[in-house]
Amino acid sequence: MSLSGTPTSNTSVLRWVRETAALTEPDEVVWCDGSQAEHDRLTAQMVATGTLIPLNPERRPGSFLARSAPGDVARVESRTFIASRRQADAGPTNNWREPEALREELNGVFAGCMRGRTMYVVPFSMGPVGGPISQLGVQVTDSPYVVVSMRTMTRMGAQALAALTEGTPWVPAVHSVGFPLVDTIGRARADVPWPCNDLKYIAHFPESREIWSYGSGYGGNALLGKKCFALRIASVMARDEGWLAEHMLVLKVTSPQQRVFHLAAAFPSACGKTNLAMLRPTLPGWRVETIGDDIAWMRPAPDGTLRAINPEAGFFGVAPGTGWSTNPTAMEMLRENVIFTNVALTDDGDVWWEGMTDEPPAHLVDWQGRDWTPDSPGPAAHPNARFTVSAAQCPTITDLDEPAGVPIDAILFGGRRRTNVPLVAQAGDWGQGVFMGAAISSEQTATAEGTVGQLRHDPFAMTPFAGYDMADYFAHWLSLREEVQHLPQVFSVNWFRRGDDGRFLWPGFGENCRVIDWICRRLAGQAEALRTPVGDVPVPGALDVEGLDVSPADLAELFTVDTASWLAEVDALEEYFARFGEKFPAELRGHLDLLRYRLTAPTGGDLDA
Ligand code: GTP
Ligand code: SPV
Ligand code: MN
Repeated sequence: MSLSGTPTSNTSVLRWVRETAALTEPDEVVWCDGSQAEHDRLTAQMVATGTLIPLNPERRPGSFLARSAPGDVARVESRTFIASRRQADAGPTNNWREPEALREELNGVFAGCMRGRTMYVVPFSMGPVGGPISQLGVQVTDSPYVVVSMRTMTRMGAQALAALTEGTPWVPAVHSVGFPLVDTIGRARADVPWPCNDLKYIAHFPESREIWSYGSGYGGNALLGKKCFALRIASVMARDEGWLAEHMLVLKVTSPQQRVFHLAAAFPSACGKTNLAMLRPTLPGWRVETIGDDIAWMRPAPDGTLRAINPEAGFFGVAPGTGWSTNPTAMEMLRENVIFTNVALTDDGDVWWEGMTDEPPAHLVDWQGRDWTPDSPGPAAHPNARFTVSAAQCPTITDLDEPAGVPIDAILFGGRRRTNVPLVAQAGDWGQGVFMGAAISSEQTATAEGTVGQLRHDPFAMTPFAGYDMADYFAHWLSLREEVQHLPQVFSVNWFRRGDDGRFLWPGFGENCRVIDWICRRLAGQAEALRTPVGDVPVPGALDVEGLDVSPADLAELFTVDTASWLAEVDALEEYFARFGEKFPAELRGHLDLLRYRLTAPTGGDLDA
């Protein structure tokens, strides 16, 4: 491969591109500049090969539908590896591999894997290019779908490459769909619309800060700036350097009194981050603006605050459940220039998914290209169908290009819980707040393998994304108390509690602003709370439910702390935390004991009573 005419003289980048090309043997190497012309060329090429279906330009201008292979629809946690030198550094929640052994295995798998294809070199920045919290990366990939998606999801192209001056740190990320078009003895085979491989590796080398991804073209498996870099590798950088890389949305709230608050919230995958980030308040006078919907990088700032940026530049959001009644902001954002993956196609060349409208169309083509009617057995869109769209198109986007980030006033932890967890509760202090994060459980969604609906522990919504031992991660969170003078207040929330009859007790979506209103009034010292064993909840009347159709019985149930079922939860947590052994912080163990004590003590455990 000739490197003459390459748009960079960075020797480490050039050497790595040369070595990767020598290993993977592409026909051609193309350096991406992130331009509109490049985007147009690649989308036209993908339309020609059948990877993209252009949507009706009158209904959905500039937009495309991609259908993945039916076995490549979500993250693959069972094939996600953390190859730290010591197994203990990966911890009990990660799949650990010995780095040298994994490297050898990957060398075998990647050898010749791009034969007959083009290798694209994709320079990108997570966060505004050159910003103090931002980081640079270079992904090589043999998937044009990944190239155009990276252009939407990150600051991709010439500007990022220009910032990669000699000696500037950057994260190398190698990606291949694992479907070479020419075999070892030179025989060619035809391409398919969604090439991938049954064998998959999503591999991370935290010490050398490298990513190797093989066999999948989908989402977090393939857009390596997202989960692999901005969470798994960045969480290790954050541990080492005293900051946080989190699975969190970031939003700006303005109260009717024009007071501004910034909130960050960690919910597991498909548990409402995009919805909350784009919330359209039903209470008059409140305004919510969007900073991020999936990832937050937060650093202790010189002014004593914890400052957050959204390192992404686009949204890769869950389509099903997004509709004019649940998320009108997202619906407006999706009017044009969107790549939809695994949604259904309407007869007039538009898209549809479950939850977009109350009534499904009479006929659709489903996510696998089959005819579909409302009588068909499965859903028309895959439950993890997604849209890829530039954040600039979000009508409520703000401060995305603010390199120093926004000061975080409150952190929310939540999950999908049909029982136990109250609508909202505030932690008494940072330690109890960290305990709330560590204690998150949530019902499994379609975003990774596993049984949908099954309750699983997911501390900080980070179990699939922490690049190191979560016991060390908990300790790191506790240690922030020493670094941040104005610590955010911590709350737990749950929009998903259900009655005995299975219906949601809380209307959710835009009405969640009522919870935000109480939280902001707490931050301002203007709302009263009642101590419970699981945190401080609104005193009766403090949550604004005016005009809301929720019965007093349902409202009471939303805050019920049932002793027996909470004691069972404490036992389950104790067993789960035991997996972390000696490294599990004693302070969190103390919070678990305190919770058990408060649940059983005659005074309700209120030590002040
Ligand atoms: P990832 O992108 O996978 O990390 O997830 P996310 O947390 O951004 O998920 P998203 O906001 O897209 O969640 C989508 C699902 O949550 C859809 O099924 C929504 O209908 C549902 N959802 C979001 N907010 C609410 C709510 O307030 N109440 C109820 N009942 N469902 C909600
Ligand atoms: C998630 O699963 O949390 C996502 C989607 O945000 S993906 O980027 O595919 O991981
Ligand atoms: Mn996510």
